[in-house]
Amino acid sequence: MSQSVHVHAFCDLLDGGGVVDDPEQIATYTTDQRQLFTGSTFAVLKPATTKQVADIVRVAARQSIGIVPQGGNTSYCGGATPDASGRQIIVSLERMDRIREVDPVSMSISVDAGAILKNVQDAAATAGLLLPLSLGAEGSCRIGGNIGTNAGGLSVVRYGMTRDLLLGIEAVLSDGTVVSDMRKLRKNNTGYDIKQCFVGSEGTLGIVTGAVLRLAPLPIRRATAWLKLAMDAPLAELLALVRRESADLLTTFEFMTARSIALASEAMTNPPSVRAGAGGTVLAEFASSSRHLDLDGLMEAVLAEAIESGWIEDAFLAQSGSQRTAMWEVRETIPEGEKRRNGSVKHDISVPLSSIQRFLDLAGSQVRSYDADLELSVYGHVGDGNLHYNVLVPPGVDRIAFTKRIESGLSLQLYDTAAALDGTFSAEHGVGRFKKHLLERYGDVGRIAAMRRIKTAFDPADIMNAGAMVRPLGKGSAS
Ligand code: FAD
Ligand code: 2HG
Ligand code: ZN
Repeated sequence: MSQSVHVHAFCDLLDGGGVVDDPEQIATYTTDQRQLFTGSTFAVLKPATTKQVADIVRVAARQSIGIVPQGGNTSYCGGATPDASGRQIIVSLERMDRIREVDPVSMSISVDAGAILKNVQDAAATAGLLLPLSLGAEGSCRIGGNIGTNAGGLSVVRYGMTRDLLLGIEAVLSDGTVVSDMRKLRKNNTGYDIKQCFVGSEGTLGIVTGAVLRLAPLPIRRATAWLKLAMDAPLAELLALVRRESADLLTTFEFMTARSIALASEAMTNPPSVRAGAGGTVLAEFASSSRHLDLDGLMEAVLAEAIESGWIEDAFLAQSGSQRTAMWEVRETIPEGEKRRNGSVKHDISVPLSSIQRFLDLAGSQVRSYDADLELSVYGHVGDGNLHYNVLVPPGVDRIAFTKRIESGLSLQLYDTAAALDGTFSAEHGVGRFKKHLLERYGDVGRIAAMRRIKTAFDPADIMNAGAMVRPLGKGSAS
C-alpha cells in the first residue's frame, strides 16, 4: 500500500491538525534530542483523545506500520526517534495535554499523558500541593515520556523516581485495547501491577494516554546551601550526615565539579561568584511544608558539623530567593554549557553510594590513561548514586565522529568499571536505540529473557517502537 493511502487512512480517523505529513514540519520530530541520529517517517499523528489513539493503533497494526510514541522528544537515548526505514509513524501526544483532575484530599493529580511536566507541577501548586518530579527539561518533557523513561531528576533522594509517583494509568495496547486503570489508590493488591510495566518501557509495550500521580505537601520553606567540598571528601558519609541530622528533610544533594560549574557560568548572562571547593561542590536543599521548622538554623548546624569533620572547606547558605535561584541556575545550566562548548559524550552511570568514591578514582585513571588531554564535566544526582560522567567534545572537532570513537573505546571501560562496582550504564536516561548494545553486554541473561517475554506478551508483532530497547522472542537477538 502506498504512503498516501496510509496517510488517508489516518486522516479519516483524526480531525484537521491531527496528521502532519509536510516534510518540513515532520523534520522537527525525527531527530533525537542530542542530534546524533535522524530517522524517517511519512507522518506525525497527533491524536486528541484516547479513542483516537486506539483507532490509530488498530489501523497501524492491520497495515503492519510501526509506531513510535513521542512526548517532548527530550530524552537522551534516541528512543523517541523512528528508524530510517520510513515504515514507522510518530504518535505525538502533544494535543492530549489536559489536567483531568486535582484531588487535594487524596493528594493526587490525574492528567493526559501529553501534559507538559511543568504545567502539571503548576496545577498541583495551585491546589497547594507538590508534584515531586523535577528535571531540567520540565518545560518541554511530557508525562507520558517521563513514564516511558522512568525519569529521575533533582529530588529523587527524597521522593523517588517517576515509578514511585505513579498511582494509576490509562494506556493503549498494541491491538488497540485500552487499559483503564486511572485509580488514586495507594493500596490495591489485586494482581499484577500492570501500570508499572509501562514505567521505563520506552514506548515498546503500548501508548500511555493518561496517568494519576501522587502529590506531596507543598514546601513553603527551603534552605539551600552551596557546600565547597574538601579534596577527596567522602560523599557518601557526607550525605549520610546531612540526611541523619536533618531528619531526612533533604530534597536535593547534587554534586558538581569545578569544570561543570565553569561551563554553566560561561553559558549564563549573570553567573554568580560562587566557586567550587578543591573537591567540587554539593548543592544541598532542605524543604518543609511546616511553618514551625527553622530550616536555616538546621542547615547551619549541619554545615557546622560537616566543616568540623573536615569534609567541607566552607559553605554558603542562600540568604534570599534570588541567591537560591542563582545557585540552582548554575546546576541546571550545565547541560546547556556542555552543548555550547561543542557537546559531550554522556555517561549516565550509577553505582551503590558506598562505591561512588571508588568509581570517581578508577574512572579518573581510566580517562587519564586513555587520553590525558580529554576534559571531563562530572556532576549529577549523587544523593542517588547517579553521576553524569561526561567527556567534553573538544571545540572544533567533529562531534559525531568523536562521540563514536569515545563510545567504542573509553565509554566501555567506564561502563565496565560501573558494572564491576555493581552499578549500571544507564541510571535515568534509559536504553532507547543508542544503548541497546550495552543492555546486551551488561544485562543479566535471565532478566533480558524476562524482558523479551513481557515484550512478546504485550506486542508480539513488534509494532510498538521496534528497534528500541528490546525485541520480542523469535525476532533475532535481544535488541
Ligand atoms: P520523549 O523523549 O518524547 O520519549 C522518551 C521515551 O518514552 C521514548 O522511548 C518514547 O517512545 C516514550 N514515550 C513518550 N511518550 C510516551 C507515551 N505517551 N506512551 C508510551 N511511551 C512514550 N532525565 C532524567 O531522568 N533526569 C534529569 O534530570 C533529566 N534532565 C534533563 C535535562 C535536559 C536539559 C534534557 C534535555 C533532558 C533531561 N532528561 C532528564 C532527559 C529527558 O528529559 C527525560 O528522559 C524525560 O523523561 C523525557 O520525556 P519526553 O516527554 O521528552 O519523552
Ligand atoms: C541532568 O541531570 C540531566 O542535568 C542531563 O540528566 C545530564 O546532560 C546530561 O548529561
Ligand atoms: Zn540527570
